[in-house]
Amino acid sequence: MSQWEHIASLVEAGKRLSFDEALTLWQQAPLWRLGELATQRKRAISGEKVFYNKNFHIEPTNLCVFNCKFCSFRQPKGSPKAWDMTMEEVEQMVRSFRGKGITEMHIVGGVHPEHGLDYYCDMIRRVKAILPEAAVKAFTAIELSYMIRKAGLTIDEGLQRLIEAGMEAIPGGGAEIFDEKIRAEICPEKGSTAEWFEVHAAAHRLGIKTNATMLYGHIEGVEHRVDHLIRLREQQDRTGGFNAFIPLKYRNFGNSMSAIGEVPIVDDLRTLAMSRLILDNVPHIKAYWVMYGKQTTEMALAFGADDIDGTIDDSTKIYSMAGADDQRPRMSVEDMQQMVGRAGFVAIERDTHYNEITK
Ligand code: V47
Repeated sequence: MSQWEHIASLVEAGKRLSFDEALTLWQQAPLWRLGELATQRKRAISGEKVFYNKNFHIEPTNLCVFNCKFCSFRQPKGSPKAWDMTMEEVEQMVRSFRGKGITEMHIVGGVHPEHGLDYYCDMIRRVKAILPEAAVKAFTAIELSYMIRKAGLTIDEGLQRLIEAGMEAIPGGGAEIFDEKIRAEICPEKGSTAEWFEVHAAAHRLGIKTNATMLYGHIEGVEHRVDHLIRLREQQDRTGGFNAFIPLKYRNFGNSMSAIGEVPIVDDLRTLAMSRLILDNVPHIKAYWVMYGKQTTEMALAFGADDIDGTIDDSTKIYSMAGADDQRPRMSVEDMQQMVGRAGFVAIERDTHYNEITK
């Protein structure tokens, strides 16, 4: 029996992967076997279900105090591609989603040089007043850390204020890659790995569930991906508040790392499967269809993903600006049901907290 076959049999017996075992499996196992193992694990956790939600994003600005090398979204003030919505424009956008059965508003943007914690608490109150039935999942840990420190509060105090305003969950962005050396290369100005974990740990202590991401396919190696996933698994053992993990493939259009190119789809599928296998304590693995495109997302369902995100309705620009196929991303419930059905699973509508929505 080869080394990878031995490790695969340990996985089937339910053993937790060590760093070295995960690296060997990732590098040596054939794609079909990773798909098989990840699907077995996915079935044990979520059966035949694949989740989606009815959501939209609010990206109030793409002005940002940080200048991450992989980012195509951030634009300098005065650029024709920069925007900075007024509060009235944010409210108007939310009003346009009334009556559509939306259960989640996902708010993230650039780290605005002027706005602070009070401004964002006010934004949450206003959007909730318009769509009280929709949960607010808001701000990356990097945005949160910046606005809370600027207000002179501890992370716990700042999060409390946002929770009082109506924040119910925190998205996974800003994690990038936890390895400090690689992080310093691709986003030297950005909040640190320690800061990202500090915010998520505090949120979990306060009873707020969060997501986690990993930006892969740039200058990192597979060992950095394994390290990233194991750091998340350790945090989850301590605090248990991660709902979903979302691997984010580096898209190379229009940013200063464009020359790197993009990794092949097979790498996306291996990354999804290994995420499912390493993160044995995180309930959901999300294949974010806006970032992969619809065809890769459909295949992702054979590699351990049990969530495809939501309807979106042309409300996010992060990936269209970075070169995603869909320049105006939207998916109907019927499209999502058909996609999940073609992959052999059953589509289930969920809310932000993964409660199933039954009509
Ligand atoms: O942190 C930015 C990534 C993230 C690029 O929690 C890029 O449900 C690839 O976190 N190529 C923000 N990725 C998006 C995000 C997210 C998306 C969907 C769902 C959830 C969730 C979270 O986007 C950033 C960064 O890692 N990103 N630029 C790029 N060129």
